[in-house]
Formats: sequence, structure tokens, C-alpha cells
Amino acid sequence: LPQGITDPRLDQELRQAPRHAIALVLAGGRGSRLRQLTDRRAKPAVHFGGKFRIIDFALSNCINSGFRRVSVMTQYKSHSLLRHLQRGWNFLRGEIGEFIDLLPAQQRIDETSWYQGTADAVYQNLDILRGHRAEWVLILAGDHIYKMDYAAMLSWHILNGADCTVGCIEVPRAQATGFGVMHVDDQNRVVGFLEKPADPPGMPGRPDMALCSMGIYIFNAQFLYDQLDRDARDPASSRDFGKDLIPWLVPRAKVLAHHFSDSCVYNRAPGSEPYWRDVGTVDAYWEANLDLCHVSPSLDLYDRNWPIFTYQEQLPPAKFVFDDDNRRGHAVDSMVSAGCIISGSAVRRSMLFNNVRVHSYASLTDAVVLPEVEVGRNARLNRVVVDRGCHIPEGLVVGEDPEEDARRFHRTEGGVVLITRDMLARLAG
Ligand code: ADQ
Ligand code: ADP
Repeated sequence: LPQGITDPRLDQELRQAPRHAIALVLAGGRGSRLRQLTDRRAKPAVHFGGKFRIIDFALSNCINSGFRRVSVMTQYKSHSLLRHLQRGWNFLRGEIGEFIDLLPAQQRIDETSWYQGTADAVYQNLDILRGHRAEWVLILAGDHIYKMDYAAMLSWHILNGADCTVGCIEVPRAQATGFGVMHVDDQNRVVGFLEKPADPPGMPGRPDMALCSMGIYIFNAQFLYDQLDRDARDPASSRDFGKDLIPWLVPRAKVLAHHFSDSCVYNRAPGSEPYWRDVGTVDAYWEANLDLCHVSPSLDLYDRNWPIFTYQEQLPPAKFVFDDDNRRGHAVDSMVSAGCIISGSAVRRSMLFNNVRVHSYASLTDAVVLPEVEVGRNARLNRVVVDRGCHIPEGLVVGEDPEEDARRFHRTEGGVVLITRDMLARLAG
């Protein structure tokens, strides 16, 4: 919370504010750049960091920030996501007004349409939202990895008297084409907003960087409801926050930019940088998982002051054993989750999710291995992402012959090989 507030009543009001807000987590998008990892599950349901799903980060931020009324909007391939939320995220207490509610696209308004853009997902649930009588609405994407104190952003929104506050980060200009790019004045008021510009404008005095929307918004509730009603009557609108609503508001309302660095939850390591990742591609996903295996990663999952919650299956500890030939099963610079057994095989710089079995003479290097994977004897996997439930056949070698990899699996520009059950079935087939 902001420092130096001397008025005790204002201080109290800001502390209480998250209780009078509702958080909406948009979790309906497909995230198609994650390729076959999102063939059967929405991006927010994709496994991350050994035991988590991507959506756990936004939801944990809500809980840790004191936002205990949360609705998750789902649409695309939602079964895996709903199952995760039902199993792991049902611990809030309805009796004291806390909840995590699931709002699947259910054609509440118009019989023929699913959610169109992100604003439509909210609009179609307006009657439910109004019923919560919130004062503020926090809108989040369910598909980013970061730790952020939304209460700090809400205080900032209230103290600055904004109609709408947009969370923002600075991104190298060349990488900003996938973002909403903003211009702000010296009071942090947004004076220009371009959604996914082909040639993103730089920041004043810093031409190489662009100020980008994180897709996180805080609105005064009534203001948002009025705007959604208006937007729904506009036949030209595609009903999207980034494409339609925010650009329409910028010249007409008080839209402010809030810097992520002001509400980021930092690592305790001195000099740590604000950490925010859109693990939108297989390369970015692979890298962000393996970053966690370094000695001091930029994202600290071990910080007990800002825990990341998830659904946890009851599993035995990871186990490392010699095999019959007295070969040592070991892992270094790696994270190995519960239920794993590494027998007579070598695991280096790898992220192993729950229940991975690695058999004798196999080796894994720079591998991200999702749950329930079995790696057969003598297999050698380098620079791979292995999807949940894959059975890697004995002796399979991946990551040594790019052409062969590309023929059998999906090989990214960055040379990471994605292996799924379907690809293995075709190979066996
Ligand atoms: P995008 O990255 O394109 O741009 P978008 O596709 O709008 O993001 O998805 C935002 C979130 O909403 C995601 O979590 C997605 O899963 C979810 N979602 C998408 N369509 C949905 C639907 N119909 N129903 C429910 N949920 C849905 C946005 C902004 C940019 C900003 C980036 C930051 O438009 O301005 O820079 O996010 O990542
Ligand atoms: P999760 O994503 O929860 O880890 P899985 O990877 O096993 O789980 O499955 C992802 C989604 O695909 C789930 O919704 C599951 O029910 C569905 N699914 C799994 N196998 C198949 C299949 N052979 N055909 C169609 N859908 C499947």
C-alpha cells in the first residue's frame, strides 16, 4: 500500500478496498502460438513450474492481494481448466462473502453467440456482476506469469481519481507489436492507445522502448457497466477491451497508466527486476520453465510471503535410485516434482512435473517434462517439451538431428522440440 498516508480514515478505506472489488479473470483464449500444448486445453490450464498451472499465478495474486471475490471466465477447451479450478480452487468461504466463481460462456444474452471479444465476456455476465454490488472491477488475463499486488494498483487508482487504470510494462519496441501500446503525459494519463501496432511508437526520451498494456484494468464498477452497455450498442465494435473499449475511452475519460514496477512483488534478492512473462510461444514457455532451475531465478517460487497456490494431488516424494547395473539415478540444476522416480539415468537442467519416470540409461537435458510421462531406457532427450502422459519409447533420440526432429515432432524456430501423445501415436502408427 502507498506509504505516508497520514489520514487514518483514508488509510482504512484503502486497506478495505479489495473487499469491495470483484476480480474477473479472463481465461477463455486459446493461445494458439503454444501449438499442440493448447490443442486440448486453454492456455491458462497449461502446466507450469513443476506443479502449477498458468492461471494459478493470477489467482494467487488475487488471494495474496486480498481480492477474495473472483470470477473466472472460460470458453475455449475449458474442461482441463474447470477440473483444475474445481479441485484446487474451492477453498474460499462463501459464508464470509469470499468465492471463486466459474463463468463459462453460456449464451446468457444472445442465443447464437459465444463470447466475442474480452469485453463481451464481461458484458454477457453483467447481471451476475451487478448482483455483487462491487465498487471496483479488476480485470485480469489468466495467462501470464508474474507476482503483483493488485491492492497497490487499486489504491493508486483510487488516490488518483481514475475512471480506468491500465497496468503497463516497458517492452523493447521490436517486441511490442503484440501489445496495446500507450502514450502517457507527465501525470500518467493515457493520451494515446494503439492496439497491436505494426510499428510501435517508442517512449519519449527512450525510443527503443514502448509502454505496453498488460491487459490488466481497474474500472469504477458503474462506469464499466455503462461503458459495456454503450459498446454493445456500437455495431462497429468487436467487443474487445484492447481493440475497442480502451481506445474509445482514452480521449473521453480519465484513463491512467499504472506501472507494474510500482506493484510488482519483488524477489527478496537485492536488485531483482520486475518479472512478468507471457509464455505465449513454445520457446518462451520452455525458457521460462528452465529459468526456474537456475541458482537464483528471477521468479521466486519459494517466497512464503507470496505463495502460489495450486491443486495438489497427494503423492510420495521424488526418488533417485541406482538401477540393477549400479548406475546412479541423479538430477542436477533441475526441479523434480513429487511422485517422480529417476532410476539409473541422468537429468540435467530440466523441469520435471509430477509423476515422471525416467528409466535406466536415459538422459534428459534442458527438458521440460509435464506430468505422468514415462521415459524409456536409453532414450536421450535434449531441448524438449514433453506433453503430459507421453510414453517415450526405449532408445528414442531427440535434439540431435534437427531434420529428423522436425519430421517427427514440432520443432520451433528456437530449436525446441515439442512432443505430444498424438505425435508419438503417429510415430508408432
Ligand atoms: P491479447 O494478448 O491479444 O491482448 P486477448 O486475446 O485479448 O489478449 O486475451 C486476453 C485474455 O482474455 C487472455 O487471458 C485470454 O485467455 C482471455 N480471453 C480472450 N478471449 C476471450 C473470450 N472471448 N472470453 C473469455 N476470455 C477470453 C491483450 C490486450 C493488449 C495487451 C495484452 C497483454 O488487448 O492491449 O497488451 O493483452 O498481454
Ligand atoms: P490436463 O490438461 O488436465 O493435464 P490431459 O493432458 O490429460 O489433462 O488432457 C487435456 C484435455 O484433453 C482434458 O480436457 C482431457 O479430458 C482431454 N483429453 C485427453 N485425452 C483425450 C483424447 N484422447 N481425446 C480427446 N480429449 C482428450
